[in-house]
Amino acid sequence: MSTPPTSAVAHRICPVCEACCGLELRIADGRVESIRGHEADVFSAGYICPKGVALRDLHEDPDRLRTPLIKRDGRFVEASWDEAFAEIERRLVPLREQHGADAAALVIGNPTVHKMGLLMYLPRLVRALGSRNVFSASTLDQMPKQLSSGLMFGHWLSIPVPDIERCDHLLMLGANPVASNGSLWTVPDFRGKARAMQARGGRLVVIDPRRSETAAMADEHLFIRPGGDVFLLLGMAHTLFDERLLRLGRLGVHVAGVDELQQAVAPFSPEQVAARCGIPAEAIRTQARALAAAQRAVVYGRLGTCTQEYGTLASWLIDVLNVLTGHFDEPGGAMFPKAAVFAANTLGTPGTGRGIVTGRHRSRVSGVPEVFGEYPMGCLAEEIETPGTGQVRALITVAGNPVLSAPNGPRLSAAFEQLDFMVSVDLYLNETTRHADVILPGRSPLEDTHYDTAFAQLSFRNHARYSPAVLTPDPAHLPEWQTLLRLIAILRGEGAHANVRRLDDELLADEVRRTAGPQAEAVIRAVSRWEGPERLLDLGLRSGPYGDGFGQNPEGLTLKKLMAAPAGIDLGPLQPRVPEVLRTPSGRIELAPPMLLQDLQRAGQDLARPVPEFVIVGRRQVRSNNSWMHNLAILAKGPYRCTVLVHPADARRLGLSDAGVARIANGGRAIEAQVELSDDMMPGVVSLPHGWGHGVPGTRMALAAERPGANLNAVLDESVRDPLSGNAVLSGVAVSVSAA
Ligand SMILES: Nc1nc2c(c(=O)[nH]1)N[C@H]1C(S)=C(S)[C@@H](COP(=O)(O)OP(=O)(O)OC[C@H]3O[C@@H](n4cnc5c(=O)[nH]c(N)nc54)[C@H](O)[C@@H]3O)O[C@H]1N2
Ligand SMILES: Nc1nc2c(c(=O)[nH]1)N[C@H]1C(S)=C(S)[C@@H](COP(=O)(O)OP(=O)(O)OC[C@H]3O[C@@H](n4cnc5c(=O)[nH]c(N)nc54)[C@H](O)[C@@H]3O)O[C@H]1N2
Ligand code: SF4
Ligand SMILES: [Mo]
Repeated sequence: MSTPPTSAVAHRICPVCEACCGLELRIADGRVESIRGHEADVFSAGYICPKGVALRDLHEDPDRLRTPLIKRDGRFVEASWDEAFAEIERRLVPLREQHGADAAALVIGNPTVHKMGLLMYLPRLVRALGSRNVFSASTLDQMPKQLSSGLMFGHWLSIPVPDIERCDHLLMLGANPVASNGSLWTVPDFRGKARAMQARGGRLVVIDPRRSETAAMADEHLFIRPGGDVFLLLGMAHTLFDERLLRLGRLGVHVAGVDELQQAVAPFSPEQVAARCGIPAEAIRTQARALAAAQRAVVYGRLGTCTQEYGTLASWLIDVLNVLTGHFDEPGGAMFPKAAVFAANTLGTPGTGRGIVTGRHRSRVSGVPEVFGEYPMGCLAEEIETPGTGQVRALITVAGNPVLSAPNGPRLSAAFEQLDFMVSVDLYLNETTRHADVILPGRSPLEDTHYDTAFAQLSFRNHARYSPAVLTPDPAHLPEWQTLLRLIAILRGEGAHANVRRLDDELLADEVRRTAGPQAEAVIRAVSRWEGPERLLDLGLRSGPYGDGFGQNPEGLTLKKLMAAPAGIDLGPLQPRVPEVLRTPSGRIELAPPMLLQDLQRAGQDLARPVPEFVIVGRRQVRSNNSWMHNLAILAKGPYRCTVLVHPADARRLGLSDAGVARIANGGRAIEAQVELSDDMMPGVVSLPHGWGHGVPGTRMALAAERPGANLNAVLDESVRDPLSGNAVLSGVAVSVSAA
């Protein structure tokens, strides 16, 4: 790979959030002078938010780790890479030999999805670890959607997204893309695209317990009782059957389970569900009719619909509504992207497959089923604390900060202190990594190459973009793919000094021989000019749906071609993909998976549950990103952000005043947070952002410690989950609120 010039204009896809904006960076004397949106980018067309600009602050942050740290006598000391890996080998290998593979757990955090070197090598790390104790941010986030998609369409990664550029009715639940910039939906400049939809006569309807930034620009906003989405959606599905508004159209021959579905939703009339979701019966009917009547419409739900007790049911019903109203796999509706590389739903036999299963094994302590190879993050603490065979004694974290991001973080923090050994691959010495024995720092994103292997599968338009490194890394600082390879070598018993380039060759050759059959040797030769992630990328691109097929289709994509297109390559608007995309055993869209119908009984029994006086929900803010960007000056400046929003009427009743302090308690746990009065809140609901609670002793994030904020997750309960997906319930949790 060529070395980046020290003065130049460079282009780079932003790795912070799912919008994947193209950035334009001006470099002078090896330093970043400015960062702005890349106007010519085929996908993001110049859109950017302040976090993209903050990549310079991240690069220059003196607290960002640049060398490995080893804890000696309770204090971190700088170490060479060789010393760090030697320490890992010395301590991790005997532990696994004595206690077995399950004694070492893995925690995978959110930034992993945004780093090609991490995402591509993580499956290999998981394999080398051979432990059932794998945990990730997925069970704090989107596992319900992955499960419902897997059950309906046959693959965990077949998730449809709104075709917003051709849509004229967007019904959105539990998402705030104006602040979050979209999730499970890569859509830079959501606001601009929604405005364009409105300008052509389209309607945006938002269902949210807060008049969010997105709700504020909507044509209609309805408050919903947190956790009530499943009931609203059931009431809407009921209405569609009741009023004969079904329009399956072309999909009629590709769906299974319509009758079972009709029976299952029959008990959930709008009158039955209205009180539970806090939306009047007639308003539920109106939403169903509007959706059915719209030419090109789509229902989209996100975080708020996943991080609740009925996350999987709500995620399923969203696509059920799209299918029933003819807004599925049609332009302007919910459509499946077709990514250029690593799209699992482009592999195998088109139109049929094995589908998915869960519960291939169960967690040791609570006996919860594995879902997509993971246990719920909420089970990690008990696996560390509970003695016995299979107890977790060692932990590897990769780009995760569960002490702040997982419910009951303080319990996790205490559990980490009990571990015999812990390694973190991370950029900071923070609330989680301070418990580690060895920290292996990733590089600044500006020193890494990039391709969005995950988000191209979720994009509003098909595209392929590659970013070379913007700045020259310190040659001694390992790229993360090599860090993971060295961990893999240690876990495979090849030692801390194994030749990881040779190991990389071996792993690649194994994989290609398994999948490419008689062509394997020719394929390996064809990509041999590259190494590491680039080699995997070239392999994936060339064998992917737009690829050159190693010469069979000379016009097709290769990494070389992509590198010659710094603004990216547009692969066109989303296209209908049913039935080709399906991987269910029946070859159909399963509208009534038995696991989900069974769970409906739980929802039915819950209809009459009394309303708690106060529930808490989360909130995302443009200048914050989960738990890890609070140390960057450009984002940290401005008003204090970790406030709890309280409706003025609630505040009066509780004796709370603006800028006063509220005590928020749940069971025996409590936090204090600064009050911000807001009539954007639904009465009875308060909102606090997550990812705060810095300033803990032993961390090294000086700026973040100045305004530490309150840790929302310190009052949430790790044992409350959506039982199907194992996803944490982070929304709509009953709390008591009082003046502190
Ligand atoms: N109450 C509540 N809790 C929530 C949520 C909520 O809405 N409410 N949201 C949940 C969601 S959706 C998610 S995804 C999770 C996120 O939770 P986590 O997966 O824990 O992610 P972050 O909090 O972003 O922490 C990221 C960690 O990765 C490190 N890091 C950043 N960049 C890199 C890199 O390039 N390389 C490496 N090696 N490390 C890096 C950071 O220093 C930090 O330690 O939080 C969840 N927690
Ligand atoms: N600026 C910024 N951007 C981010 C992140 C960040 O931390 N900061 N995090 C990134 C990550 S990891 C993710 S997963 C995405 C998430 O992105 P989104 O899915 O857009 O999630 P949020 O912005 O948290 O918005 C969730 C909305 O759901 C509402 N809500 C809460 N409970 C319920 C409920 O029960 N029902 C309904 N209908 N609504 C409810 C909340 O009030 C909130 O407005 O954002 C990503 N982008
Ligand atoms: S919206 Fe997301 S991808 Fe775009 S610049 Fe901001 S953080 Fe980066
Ligand atoms: Mo997330």
